[in-house]
Amino acid sequence: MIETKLHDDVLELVMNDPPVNALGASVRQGLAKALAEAQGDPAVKAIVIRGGGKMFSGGADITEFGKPPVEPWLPALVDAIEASAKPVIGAIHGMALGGGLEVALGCHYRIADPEAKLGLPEVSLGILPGAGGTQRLPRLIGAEAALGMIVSGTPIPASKAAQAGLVDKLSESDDSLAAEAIAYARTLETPRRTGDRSVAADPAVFERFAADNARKIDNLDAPKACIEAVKAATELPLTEGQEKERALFMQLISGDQSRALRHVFFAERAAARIDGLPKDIRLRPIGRVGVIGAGTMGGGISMNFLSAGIPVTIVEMAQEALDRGTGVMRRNYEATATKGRLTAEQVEKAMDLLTPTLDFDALASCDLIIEAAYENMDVKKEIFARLDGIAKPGAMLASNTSYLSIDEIAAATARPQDVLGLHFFSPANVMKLVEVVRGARTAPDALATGMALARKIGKVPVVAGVCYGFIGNRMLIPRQTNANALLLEGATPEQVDRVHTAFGMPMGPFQMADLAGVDIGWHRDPSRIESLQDALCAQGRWGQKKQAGFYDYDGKRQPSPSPVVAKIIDDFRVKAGITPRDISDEEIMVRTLYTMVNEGAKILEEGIAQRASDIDVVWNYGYGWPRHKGGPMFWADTIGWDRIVDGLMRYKDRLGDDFTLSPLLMQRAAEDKPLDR
Ligand code: 3H9
Repeated sequence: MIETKLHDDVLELVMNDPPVNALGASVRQGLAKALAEAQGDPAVKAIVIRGGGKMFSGGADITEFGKPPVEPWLPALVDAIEASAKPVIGAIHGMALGGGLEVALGCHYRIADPEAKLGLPEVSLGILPGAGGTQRLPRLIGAEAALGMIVSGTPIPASKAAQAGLVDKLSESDDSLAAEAIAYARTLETPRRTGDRSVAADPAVFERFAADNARKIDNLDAPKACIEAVKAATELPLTEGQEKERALFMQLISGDQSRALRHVFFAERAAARIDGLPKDIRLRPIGRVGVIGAGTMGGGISMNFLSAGIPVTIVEMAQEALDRGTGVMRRNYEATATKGRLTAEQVEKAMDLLTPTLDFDALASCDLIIEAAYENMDVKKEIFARLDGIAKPGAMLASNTSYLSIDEIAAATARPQDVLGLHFFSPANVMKLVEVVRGARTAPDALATGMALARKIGKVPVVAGVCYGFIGNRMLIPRQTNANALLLEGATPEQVDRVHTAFGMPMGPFQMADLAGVDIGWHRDPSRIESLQDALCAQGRWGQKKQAGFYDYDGKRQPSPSPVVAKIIDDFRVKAGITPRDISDEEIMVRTLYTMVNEGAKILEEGIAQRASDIDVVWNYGYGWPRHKGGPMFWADTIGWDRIVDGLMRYKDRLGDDFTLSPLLMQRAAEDKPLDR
């Protein structure tokens, strides 16, 4: 794990534990041993620590969390590095994250490759840097700068780290880093310990920082603890500050938020794995992508590929629609450039890769063709039958359908093995989730290519089987059915939505309906009023785009309760002979959240999702489920399956005639066992 090389009087210690040089027990033991030996070796004048492979280190080994601790602990190792009587130099390339950066902070001097990134991302795992990072970083770069890095968790480039005083020297390149570090070590006579420094700050700095970030850190334990720990660095000597840091770390790591956030980290990586497929399966080469439809979805989908440098042919039926679609794409890019996140050249480079056309036959040159047309089975079948006669052999044919059967669509072609679903979420150039839908006859290499390509364009892909709505939208169905029923029984849109936002969702079911468009799926006959949705649509209340839906909008995105909607609901109650009753928040939770968990369990038992954690990934990246609650299935696990079953049984009579309890859910409740184990 630790390779040692003596270069005359400089000892080089190389951490070698692919893929990220996580600081697991054997790396820690190896470093501690080599360091101790070097202290007593008169031949060694200075020590260089660096990482082998693609990075310095990705930090503490997260898989060890929750297991019995193995010595030496990381904080003690970092202290030992700092205590070295001989100068220690950290030589950083790739990434130095979390415990990795803390090891570098224990070093007396730091040299970095200009391409390297340094950060303390612990906060995104619901913890704080627990190996002295909250105490040493402020001592090096000042309390305010340290707060920014630790509370955001965002890594900074080496150039910025050098300006801040976190890095002492930049190397010429990655290749020359090791040699330059050794040469640099020879120029250094004495250790220079960060722990010996002190850092001062006005206490008001911390209050101001907390107030400025209140919206982001509200409800979250870790960022608040990070602020407290950095404040301690300005008030206490190193060892006392470290004690404070340790106490906060122990509190956080045993809490539900950290457990949930660590679950999300591993869930996202597990989702990339396709069960039953060899890892080395040959992927299909994708040099050009075709997109059918230049509407909101088609345009957004195209932008993902253009941004990744993959040429796109986009096809529409009328010039006007094509021009409108490409105009929107350009404006979206330009808006990003205005925010400083793209340069004007990057915008042009992306748009240059786009070939807009009315000629369907132009799709013949594409290796993957994504249909993003109107959500109607007949339309889709016609398109796929036509594609069958145009696409080159082996080209992948994908539909962006949100609900429809990929198997039925595939049957319209003579090559069902090449057909799959690529379900992007709106806005498709922003939302990270892609459900990669595996049809009954989708070829393994087509599926694997879809997954790999989605990752290449920066998405988080999850495999889903064929069913109405796949994973995410299928779970929305019981939620929305119950939310609508609750309105008729006595709840208001505000009450239902408040329960969801208080839970941590970015918006509730009715705010979401207004954003997506209340008119989605509406039959478009204003005289036919059979549901609340029909009544709203008949009055032109189509959602935010009309400034009126379940809420009034008044030119702003901020929803306000609508007396018109209250009246529509009242009229419906009278018509249906329903006397409104008081509805508790608990009933709303059970009927709109527990029912989703029940649907998730069915999705799992039917094999539509490969694993429970995939369902959590879908909800995190597609619908904004609060990460610190892990995802619907993890959350159910946390509060207890028996509680979910009890709740559903209590309200069973109100859940509609179609409601059935998932057998898997009942079994888990009886066994008191997590879903994935
Ligand atoms: C910490 O340091 C606490 C200390 O302050 C205090 C302690 C007392 N541990 O992401 P990838 C695995 S907390 C264990 O696909 P990339 C990962 O699961 C830590 N395993 O690669 C995956 O496994 P698999 C603070 C880890 O190149 C494989 O490595 N550090 C760790 O796209 C490849 O990962 C962080 O929060 C780890 N620390 O991205 C950084 N890291 O192949 C967390 C990765 O079985 N890590 N694995 O699925 C990352 O952000 C990214 O992995 C990184 C590489 C950017 C490093």
